[in-house]
Amino acid sequence: MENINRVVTLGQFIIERQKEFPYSKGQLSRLLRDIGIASKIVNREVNKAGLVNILGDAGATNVQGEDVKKLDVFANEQFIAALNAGGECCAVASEEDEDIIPIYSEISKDAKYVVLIDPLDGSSNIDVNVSIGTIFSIYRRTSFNGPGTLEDCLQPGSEQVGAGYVVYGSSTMLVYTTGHGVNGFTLDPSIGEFCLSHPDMRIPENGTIYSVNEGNYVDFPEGIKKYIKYCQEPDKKTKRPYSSRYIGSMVADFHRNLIKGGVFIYPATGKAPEGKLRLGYECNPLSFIIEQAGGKSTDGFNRILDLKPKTLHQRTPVVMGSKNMVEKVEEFLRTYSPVKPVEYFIG
Ligand code: AHM
Ligand code: MG
Repeated sequence: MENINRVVTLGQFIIERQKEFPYSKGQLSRLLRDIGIASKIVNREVNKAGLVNILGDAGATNVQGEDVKKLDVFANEQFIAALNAGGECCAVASEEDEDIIPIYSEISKDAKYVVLIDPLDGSSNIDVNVSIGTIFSIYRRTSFNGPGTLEDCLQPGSEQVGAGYVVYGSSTMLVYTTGHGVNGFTLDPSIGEFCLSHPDMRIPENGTIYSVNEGNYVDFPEGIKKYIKYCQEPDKKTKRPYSSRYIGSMVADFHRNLIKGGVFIYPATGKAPEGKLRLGYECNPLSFIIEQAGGKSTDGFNRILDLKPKTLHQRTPVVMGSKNMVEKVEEFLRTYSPVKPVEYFIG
């Protein structure tokens, strides 16, 4: 008899899904496993964040005589250490580090992958007990041997072979894709395992939530201003007015919109003409996931995954979420702010 209560852990799920890659030798699976383990260590520290006054501030020495690190520094070190020790990764690019971190050792000499990571996103929310996250993106290297190179890390998002995020929230979840749909796992703290809780996640085509930092309103392109007003106008057919929800942690805003339907916007502003969010660490991985879940992600004009990165820490405006909502934003931008950021568009 089938056991309907069978718990599927992240580790089991990754191994079962390996069949989807007929020539795979399990390296990508091991890489995902390494990221999953590091995220559990980070989760443990995130859960202690409120104890900072007891354990000691960053930069101080705590009662155990250990140096207390800022959480984002700690998270960065943990992920890099896990990828270093795992042997499947030949370079890491992190939002925390200016340059890539090439990896080359006896165990990683055949490593095929590079990882781009934002180890702890939404850092302004750490001190106030609001959800924060980790975002990661995996590419096959394009160089042939030796340590990974900058070029390996500057591929367009369409070349990703895997991407995911961890949201450290009221519960901790890891959500990832390898291009065959999106699956979500909730950490069961009693057994210390991520367990499959959200199989085959799909974002509704329409939603009633818009997420944007309206504090920057006066600095927004006319098309975005007009779209925000559109969201606020009553209209029965489209269920307007929509709700405004903005946490200020991209992962948390994204996760809610993925489940409920909605649109997340971080536009170009007068002060930040390229937008604020990073193409490689934030926008590409979340765009891969949203597309795999049936949604859409653009910079307002071009598909994010088609942008060709020029620099490691490049920023881009972003509009992502429910397909029909994103298309509505694009329509407003085309009509009222037809300035196309095309210079880094492929082809
Ligand atoms: P960070 O990488 O410094 O944490 O910044 C990224 C965060 C995102 O999580 C969030 O969507 C955005 O910055 C919020 O920015 P703002 O405060 O300008 O609305
Ligand atoms: Mg970030």
